[in-house]
Amino acid sequence: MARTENSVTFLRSDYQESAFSIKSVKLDIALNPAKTIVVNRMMVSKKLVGVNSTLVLNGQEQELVSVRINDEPYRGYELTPETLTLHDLPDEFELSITSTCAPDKNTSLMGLYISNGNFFTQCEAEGFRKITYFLDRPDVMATYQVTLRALKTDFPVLLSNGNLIKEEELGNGWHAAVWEDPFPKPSYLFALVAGKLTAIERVIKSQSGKDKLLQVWVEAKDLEKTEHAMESLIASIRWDEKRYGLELDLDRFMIVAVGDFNMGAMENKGLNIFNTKFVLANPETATDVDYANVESVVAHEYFHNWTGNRVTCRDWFQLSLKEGLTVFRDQEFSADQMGSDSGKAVKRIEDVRLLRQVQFPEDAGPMAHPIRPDSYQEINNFYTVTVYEKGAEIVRMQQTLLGQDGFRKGMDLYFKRHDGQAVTCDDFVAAMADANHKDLEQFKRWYSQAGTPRVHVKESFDGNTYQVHFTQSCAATPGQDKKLPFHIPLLYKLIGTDQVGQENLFELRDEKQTLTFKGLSKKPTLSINRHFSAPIILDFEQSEEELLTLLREDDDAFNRWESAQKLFIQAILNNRDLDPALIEALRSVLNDEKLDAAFKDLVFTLPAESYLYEQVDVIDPQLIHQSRRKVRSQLALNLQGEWLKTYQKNSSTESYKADAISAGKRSLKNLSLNMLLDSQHEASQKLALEQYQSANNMTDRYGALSAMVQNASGYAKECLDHFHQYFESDALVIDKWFGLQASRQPELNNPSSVLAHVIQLRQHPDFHIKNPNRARSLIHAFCMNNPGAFHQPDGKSYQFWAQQVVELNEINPQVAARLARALNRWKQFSPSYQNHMKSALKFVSEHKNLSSDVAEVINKALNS
Ligand code: B3K
Ligand code: ZN
Repeated sequence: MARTENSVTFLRSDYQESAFSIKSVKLDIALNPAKTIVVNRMMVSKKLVGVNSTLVLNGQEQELVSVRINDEPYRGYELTPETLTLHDLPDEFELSITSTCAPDKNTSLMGLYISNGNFFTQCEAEGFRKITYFLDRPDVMATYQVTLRALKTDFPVLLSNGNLIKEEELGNGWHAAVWEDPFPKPSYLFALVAGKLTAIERVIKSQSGKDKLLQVWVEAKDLEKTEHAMESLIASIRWDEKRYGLELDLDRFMIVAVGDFNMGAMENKGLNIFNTKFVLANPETATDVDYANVESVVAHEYFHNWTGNRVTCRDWFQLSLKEGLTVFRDQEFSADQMGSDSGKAVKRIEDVRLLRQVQFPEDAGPMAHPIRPDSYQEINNFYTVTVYEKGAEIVRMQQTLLGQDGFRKGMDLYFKRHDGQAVTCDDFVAAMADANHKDLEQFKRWYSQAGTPRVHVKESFDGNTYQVHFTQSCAATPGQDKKLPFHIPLLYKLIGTDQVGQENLFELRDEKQTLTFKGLSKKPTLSINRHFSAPIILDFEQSEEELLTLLREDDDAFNRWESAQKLFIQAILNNRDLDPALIEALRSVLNDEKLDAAFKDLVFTLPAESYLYEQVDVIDPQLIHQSRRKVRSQLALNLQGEWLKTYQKNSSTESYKADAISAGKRSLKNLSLNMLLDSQHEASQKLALEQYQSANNMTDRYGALSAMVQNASGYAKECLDHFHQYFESDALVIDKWFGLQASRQPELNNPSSVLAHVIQLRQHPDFHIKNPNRARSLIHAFCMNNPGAFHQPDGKSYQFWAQQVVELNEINPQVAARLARALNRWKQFSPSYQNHMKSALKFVSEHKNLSSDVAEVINKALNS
């Protein structure tokens, strides 16, 4: 631990086992919004008997009432705002602590808080210390018995982890419920929920024939939106049984939806708490994307029951042990739900797009960190795309190196060795290596080195011998100037050669390596890093002709898509018109009957601006924005006839089905509508209005609305008004209404109109800054997902951003710290933008009372 003036840095190398263990916890919680009373009785023991150690418990934002040891009052403690220290302790004792907290004042949404009149908790990473004094660290695992007491009229439902043991009436209108979780768990997995809720239920038999009660708890008005979450849960349970032989271990598994939540969802043992956004879905109010997100988040949290809960992290530096692995598992699950091979490729492409759009910039910026960080100031800042999504890629590479069966052997050994333990990333890799007798020592550098490796590829051919020369490197990242070579699995295939190629695996380990093929009569086209087998930047100049060959012929759908992306990038960055040959190849893609609609849609989705920023030394955001829009308009105009045909072909009057094939058709249809509007096709305005009015599902209604708003259609305003009025009472749909307007592309003759509109919406009666979904739908959407509108040369948006960060900092540091990242890459921008960005960053850094969350992000950006 290192302290500077106003921050504390925690180091991975400082890890020390706790001198005490806590075997069991009995919590008695009398729930009252203004003053909740918590009595916490713990069985504590010293690990080294007879040694005189002090016990330092974590605790924040509580009023301490009393401390007792073995039922005797104990006064020899010291109390600070963050700790409770006890001295001269026996080897084994019962420690009983009574304290109070004020859930109705809690706007950080960590610990115990109120949302729409109901109680909820969020403990990961360090929220349990706001509920009671404890050794709040993941390697202290205890069994929990929880008694919840509350006024029955206001809080008829009382839930906690594990199994319901007892319910009783208490007089004065109060009632109680006792819950017991038989599995020892770290405090971050504790949860309680109390309030007016109702559930749908299903009983299923697990693989070994045991009955399991599944419940999805929501507010009564939302009950008809729970079916999809329940189906997703059952599908996840089946998938984990089949793919990994892992069963649900509790008799009861509950999902609860809450409207105020900092992130997506939380895997508390047996009592997963979800942002409503990732539970509630019906055809009228949720899009296909929402449906897919519900499915994958339900799966993700369920899979944590084994990867995270049964085997947990020794310390928070190991976060990717559970998060990278669980993201990998949910990605594989979602891919399997897609059915076809090209459906799987669609999922892969979507995952890679996210990685490149958000993780690559993070890995190149001031917050860059290895998937297993070495230090942090605020752990909440490390729930990042690097730990999650890059972490998943690093697990995926192990599967690529070991094969799916080898990977399964590794997983089996991991659970055999570590079930019930709190372990490290090294333990995971050791299980993979030992189960397969594979040396993964060099591979472990993926855990310790930050930055995206760059692999330069150069070919040579002499009429007979074909060679591919690889050179790998990795740019410096904060605290890591020099990097050692990575162990990089590259899947490849030679295309268009007389020796019809197989897909092979090449393991690049050295800084420079060469692959040689003899006896070829003509130079093949190389398809490399197939399926995106490694999360690298590939520096490989292939001719336009070769890229077109790959676009037409590659049997790896990922690389087919990738070749079109490369051609788009060249056109955008060089501000060049699209080559007619490319337009013809794309026309064939659009007309190809064999290709999935979802795949076609992705082929025409241009690289995100944030990814394009990574391709240049100095970012001129407006140049990139305009050039990207020009390429899009060329696609719209040159293929106008196809767009109309495609629109008609993919329209359907059937009732809504959420499966991947139907969803793909809808997305391609909506893309076509956008293209028709962009190209100002005469029929397009009416087509959009008709689709908006007659849609029987949200994907089509929102698709039409979005196309109208993005293309400044004359009908946009009236449809937006209608949309707001029609869905007024549905918070998640109103989030979409805000989000769409905040993401609107700027009008070319009035580029600052989006900011003006966002400032206006900020005053709208439905805008509630304390609700994270609503704050994100307007503020984060504008500052982080609308670069063309946000990055204006007058710098006004940056001032707006700074004010919002400062305001959110007081309310909810985690939501503020996310927003604070919007200017992380400021040093890459051209000087006129940089100056404005720097002033805005300084404005935030000089604000007093900055939370450690926001301070860490802003200071790292300013010092980069
Ligand atoms: N484990 C939680 C994330 C908790 C974030 C705390 N700031 C959700 C998930 O990854 O499943
Ligand atoms: Zn997770």
